[in-house]
Amino acid sequence: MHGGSKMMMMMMGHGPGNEDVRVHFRWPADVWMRSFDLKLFDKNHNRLNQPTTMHHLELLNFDRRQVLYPMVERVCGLGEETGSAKVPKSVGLPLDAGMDMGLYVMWNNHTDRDIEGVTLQLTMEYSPRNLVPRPTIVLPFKADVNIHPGAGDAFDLPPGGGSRSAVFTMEVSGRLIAAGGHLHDFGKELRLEDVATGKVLARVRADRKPNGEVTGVSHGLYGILGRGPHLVAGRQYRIVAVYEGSPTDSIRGAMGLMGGIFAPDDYAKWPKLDRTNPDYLIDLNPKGRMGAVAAGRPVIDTRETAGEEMKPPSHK
Ligand SMILES: [Cu+2]
Repeated sequence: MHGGSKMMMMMMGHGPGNEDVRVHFRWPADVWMRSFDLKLFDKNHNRLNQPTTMHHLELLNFDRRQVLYPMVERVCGLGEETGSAKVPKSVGLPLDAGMDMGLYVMWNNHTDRDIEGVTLQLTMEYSPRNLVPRPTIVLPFKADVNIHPGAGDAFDLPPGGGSRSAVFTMEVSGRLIAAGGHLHDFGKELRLEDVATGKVLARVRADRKPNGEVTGVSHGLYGILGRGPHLVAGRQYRIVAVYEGSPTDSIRGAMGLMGGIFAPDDYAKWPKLDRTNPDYLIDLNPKGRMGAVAAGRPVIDTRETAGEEMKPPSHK
């Protein structure tokens, strides 16, 4: 196993609707997904430096919702600092032939020149569905302290910092077998707590420079084989993001997301997708901050346009 702890960097996006490229396709086979690896190439097939070229990429599964939110599942997400992840054969993320998927890419060219003809190569390893013994089902986990689908999840804090938290109720029981997070500059830590007891179930800390710049967030792999905090259906949990800034300046545009890998006790009890839920529909037809241009964007009919590359949105 290499980089397994990075798998929890899944789903660290900044909310739907801000992407430059959107590709829509059908997943081809029944598999247990076990890894992903992204490489970028220039028009001559030379490797491009990912952090200087791409801000983030997300693979969306329109046929399954997130564990906490009615929004579309983020199968994997890769940011400027995350390129690949892999989990052992004993676990797998179930993907079915025909699943309706989308790939969103947000470019962020840090160089001072245009880069033409960029190719993106996303490689995913998988086990066959009939693998024996059957892997433990794992799915992405994401908890956001300030979730506002389609409108961005950022928030401001007063001079000195403070915390922002949100309470959620689990709909399905299971174990959080790995956790990581996403914080902006001046971020200090993210915690997952049991509301009734106050007990801290998971904690990830920011790697900070003395000036408060966040260079990364620690992550923990609690155990692929049955350890890690057990979250119980019907019970309330709190996600907390803590920020510590300078005593004189407000903190603008903070974020707090815990991402991880969740193994449901019974996958049959996974919350059912509601295709009419407005938060689900945002990924199909993003609006929010781009409301002014939304009307001019292609309306995606998930049954008709599979495999078709959509035009980049015209915003910027
Ligand atoms: Cu962010």
